[in-house]
Amino acid sequence: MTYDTNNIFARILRGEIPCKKVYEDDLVLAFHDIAPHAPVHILVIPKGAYINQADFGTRASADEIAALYRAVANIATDLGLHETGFRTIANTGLNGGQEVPHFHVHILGGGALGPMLS
Ligand code: DGP
Repeated sequence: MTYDTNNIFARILRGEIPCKKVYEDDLVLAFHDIAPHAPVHILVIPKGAYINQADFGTRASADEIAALYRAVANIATDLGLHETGFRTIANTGLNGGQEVPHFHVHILGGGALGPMLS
């Protein structure tokens, strides 16, 4: 499987499509999901071209991996989610329900989320 350079998140990274940014550094961008499934729904993405979590975990550098998961933790802290609790999800592939083929971690919070598998 090859990375689709025209997927929607690649286009957001190139500035071709706007997003509601919550965080950015050299390796990571985070923004609000366009169709939120919770009162707070953030997407955290690496700037590198990785298709999914398996691709990211296999090919990304230690710096890229650290930057992504530090960003997840810091964003959750900044939004006050650590106090109330939150959920992270990384859908992978067809059976995982992944729509956008650029690796991303969903942060969901801001209210009771219910059971995970329902
Ligand atoms: P997934 O199903 O895990 O691939 O999640 C993709 C998410 O991306 C989905 O929750 C909706 C969101 N999304 C799709 N297109 C856009 C967009 O153009 N902008 C933003 N901010 N989010 C988008």
